[in-house]
Amino acid sequence: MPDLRPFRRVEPALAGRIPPGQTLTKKWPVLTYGPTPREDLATWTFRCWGLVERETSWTWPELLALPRKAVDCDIHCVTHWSLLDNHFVGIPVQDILRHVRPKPEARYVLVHADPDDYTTNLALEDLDREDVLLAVEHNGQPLAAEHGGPCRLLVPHLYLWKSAKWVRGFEFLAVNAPGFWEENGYHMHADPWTEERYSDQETHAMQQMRAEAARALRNRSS
Ligand SMILES: Nc1nc2c(c(=O)[nH]1)N[C@H]1C(S)=C(S)[C@@H](COP(=O)(O)O)O[C@H]1N2
Ligand SMILES: [Mo]
Repeated sequence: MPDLRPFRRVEPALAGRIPPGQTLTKKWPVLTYGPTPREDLATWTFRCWGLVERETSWTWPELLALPRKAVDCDIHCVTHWSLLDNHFVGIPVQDILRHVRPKPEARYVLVHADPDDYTTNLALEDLDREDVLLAVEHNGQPLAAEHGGPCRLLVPHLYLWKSAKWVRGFEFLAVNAPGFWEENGYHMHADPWTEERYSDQETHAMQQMRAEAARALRNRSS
């Protein structure tokens, strides 16, 4: 079917970059549940634990000593804004994964972040991608505190709530346990191109799995 609307909101050249239901923003909005934490970099660590061969904890200087790379990407928020042409620099998450070596049964990761242990869940295959970073710079500047500085996860192919600000660790799990927004009505996967916004859009199987995983997680030893 041809699009019969009299005009388009965006130039055709950009249309393929804007997922359905999104509109462009020029300024990067700040969306945080709770206050912006003040990180103490003297005690800060990034920790990987759970189903990995090599549990590891990096201090801030240790993390900064790791090789970095740049990722140019668009970001999409479930609140309907998209910000194009971002330039992020950070530590490739694939390097972290190579170091900690997830066990074969590790298929999901619960991402932990400040403040108050904000969590979000991802399939390991959504983390294990070249464009996923522990981001420390945006557009040539250190990442601003309100956007997750000093360090946030960046998962550009999913809605931005999966990109935990003030990230502090990855917990490797065999089950897909819902994180904070996923417990509060948001989708387990969050692909902006198919508008996976809300949990009531999940398949029945996924909803059953999330309930079982949430129970399993509450009973885990940590
Ligand atoms: N630690 C933490 N990370 C977070 C959040 C949060 O409240 N705490 N909010 C999420 C949500 S809902 C969104 S939309 C994005 C917003 O990122 P921004 O404020 O940099 O635009 O961060 C995500 N990461
Ligand atoms: Mo959000």
